[in-house]
Amino acid sequence: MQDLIQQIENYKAEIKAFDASTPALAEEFRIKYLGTKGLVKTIMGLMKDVPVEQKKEAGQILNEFKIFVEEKYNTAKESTEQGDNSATINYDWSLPGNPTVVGTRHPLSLVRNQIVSIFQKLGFAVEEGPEIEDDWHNFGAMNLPEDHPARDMQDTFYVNNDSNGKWLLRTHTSSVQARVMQHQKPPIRCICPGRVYRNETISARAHCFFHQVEGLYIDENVSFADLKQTLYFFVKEMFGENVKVRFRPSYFPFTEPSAEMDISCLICEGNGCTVCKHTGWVEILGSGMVHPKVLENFGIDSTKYTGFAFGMGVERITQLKYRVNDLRLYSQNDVRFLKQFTGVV
Ligand code: 2NM
Repeated sequence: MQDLIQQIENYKAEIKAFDASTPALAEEFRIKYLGTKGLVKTIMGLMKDVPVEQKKEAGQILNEFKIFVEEKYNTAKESTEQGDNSATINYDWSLPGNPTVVGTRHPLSLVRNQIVSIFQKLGFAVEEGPEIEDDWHNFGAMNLPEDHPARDMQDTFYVNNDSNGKWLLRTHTSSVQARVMQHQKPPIRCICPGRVYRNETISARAHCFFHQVEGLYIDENVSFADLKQTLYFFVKEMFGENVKVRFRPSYFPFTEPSAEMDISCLICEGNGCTVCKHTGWVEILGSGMVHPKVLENFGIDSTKYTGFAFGMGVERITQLKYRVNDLRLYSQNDVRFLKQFTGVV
């Protein structure tokens, strides 16, 4: 019995001195002392040779020893798992940290945010909607007849048809305005930013997806003069006081009358360049008075209410504002392009 007690004291000293300060050493400790062929198991095996009258005392001693070993192992395991090896590694805490590369806002996000906040000043609310749409919200409700070329397979990405009809990737964010007119009553004043899709071959001037901001204002007595003043205000806020504006008559199925708006070319200041095709003017948006049929499609009384709507491409505005000359740059994620917008708000 005295022998056993002495032996265990020796082991305790050995165990205390064992360096278990790394995950590998802690594992080595576990195998050596607590494993299936480890010391604790071996010593427990000695119990069968202890005379019956000493079994109780010996059992207590051995059990205490086992707890002692397990505690050392648990402590070692915990501290190595937490990476707390500061006791053995002499770390220089005064070293500078690794630099963190901070990202930048995408130019299209910057410009979209600018456009949206200008219209928010005029009381327009931001509305969003799904990118996968049904034919009715994208085309039917917008007064685009079944045989309209915009519905053509060449322009529109159709997805599976089902019992609810044709499904497609929205070709404009008018589909969001359709949902607003469906669920809200006039007065309506909203702005709809979002990504739209068209089946185009990708080039410097065309892409299969791009971004739009469309606006809609419906109330009693909304006139074309309101449309013009709203868009004048937008242009001055966006491009500065000196920019010149002109309207040209145009055609859209969902507005009557319709107009496109040009601004004086910011690149050459009217002297003629490739961006304005030597005309001094660049087109920036389409607009018009909402077609009575579109209002009636949503049960809005077109004898009581009128409205104006407009739509612009975010890529186009960004091109003019930041002189980006190739649409593909927007989606190539080249940091040399993107980091040029650092600090722009
Ligand atoms: C444009 C041009 C002109 C437009 C019309 C509507 C709605 F929902 F009221 F019918 N939303 N957007 C519109 C009008 C869009 O984009 C070039």
